[in-house]
Amino acid sequence: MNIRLDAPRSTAEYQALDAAHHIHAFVDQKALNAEGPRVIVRGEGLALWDSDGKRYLDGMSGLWCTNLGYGRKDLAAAASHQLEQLPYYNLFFHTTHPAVVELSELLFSLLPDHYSHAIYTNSGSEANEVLIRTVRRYWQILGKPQKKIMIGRWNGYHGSTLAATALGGMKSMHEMGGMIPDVAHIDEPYWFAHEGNLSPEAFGLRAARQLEEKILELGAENVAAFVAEPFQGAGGMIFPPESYWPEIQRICRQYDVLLCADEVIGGFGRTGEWFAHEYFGFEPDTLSIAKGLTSGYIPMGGLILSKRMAQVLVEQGGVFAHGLTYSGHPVAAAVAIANLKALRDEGIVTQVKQETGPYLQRCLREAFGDHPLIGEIQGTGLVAALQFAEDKTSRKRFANENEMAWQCRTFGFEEGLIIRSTLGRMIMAPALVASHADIDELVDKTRMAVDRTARAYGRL
Ligand code: PXG
Repeated sequence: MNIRLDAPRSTAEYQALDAAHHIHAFVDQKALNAEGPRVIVRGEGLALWDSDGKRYLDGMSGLWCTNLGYGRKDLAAAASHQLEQLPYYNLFFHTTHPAVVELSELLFSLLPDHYSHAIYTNSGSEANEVLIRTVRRYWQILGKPQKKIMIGRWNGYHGSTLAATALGGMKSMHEMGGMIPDVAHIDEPYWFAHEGNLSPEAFGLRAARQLEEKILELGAENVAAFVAEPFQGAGGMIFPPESYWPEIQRICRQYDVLLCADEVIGGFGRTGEWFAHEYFGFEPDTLSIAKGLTSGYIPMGGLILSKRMAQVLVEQGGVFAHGLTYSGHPVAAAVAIANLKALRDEGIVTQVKQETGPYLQRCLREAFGDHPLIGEIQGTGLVAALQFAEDKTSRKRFANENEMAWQCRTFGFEEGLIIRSTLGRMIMAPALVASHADIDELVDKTRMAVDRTARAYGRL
């Protein structure tokens, strides 16, 4: 029996068929059809190969998700075994199965003691859809149904489904229409982009206090929750000043507003802690998870609830009118278990915290600390951003920073490196299994791409 795809085709053939039938994500499809997409055919560790045999170092873990890198046989074996044992069963109609039970046991052994229950989904967007429904249900049960406004942040990203788009703060996405009611936004804590003279700490407090102002404007009795990524991923890998999260937590507690962390990118070891909120030192009421939960080998996400919220939903809530056909899918759960065991038992998260994370951060600061194009280097663990700036001291940004960053990304691809650009920032998040040699290659190739950009724009 042939269990493989058809025999390999030429790049041109793949591109022609793709153009004929497929609408891609976040792209002008007509322009992409003219250019032809890269066809990625294989991965091993941090390396990817395209259909022309060119090798790339993947500096982005796919889309922030392949925390264990490519080619893990244990994850493939876990999926294969579960497919043979029980490929599907649902969790409706008073039923459960061993894979989802064991996943929950393992997950809550890794999470702080503050959390007790999960609602499983297939993606991060769905996790945030469920978040909105769950938070509103929570306040209904407590006799406060008017508490339903969700506050998110401009330039935050929470997914591409309807309510997740509304909750996020990507204006181009909002402009496509279909916004939902009872959602509000405050500014992002992006110190480098602020035009005044505040220190990072003072700016962080000011950014957090916008939440207080917004709650007072809307009426605390109407506000259900504040939702944010501990550090913004898709928005440019923006780390808030240290003063930010403690102040946000104070405000949420003072006004009885739930604090919801979107850990879809930050979770599962990226910062060197299991979850990014642990790195920033705050205690959210909910965590949205996906991506690194399965290292992206198979789709799975979820919403984690604090004991306090779960207690209300379980003990006082009656029927919770929500469910997805594939919630807690047994194959996804089996892969998640294998993934989490590897992250834990191979000491990968600890290694990011103690060794490879500090090494990447040190190398980036050595390579770019005095670079004429770079104004700021942010990051911790195995996530980092380089901010382009015309003048580092005054934080003056290039008028065409977006175009420069895109050019830098293109040079990166030419050098065999996958790195991402967002506005004027180059961002990277390599697999957590990155070795010193992988990190050296990542930094060297990034340096080549940034130098080529500096030369192209007459800055070197
Ligand atoms: N929350 C966060 C914080 C995310 O980063 C989602 C939710 C949605 O997850 P799903 O699984 O529904 O895609 C994400 C997704 C980028 C990029 O350009 C980032 C994401 C998705 C697509 C592109 O950095 N993150």
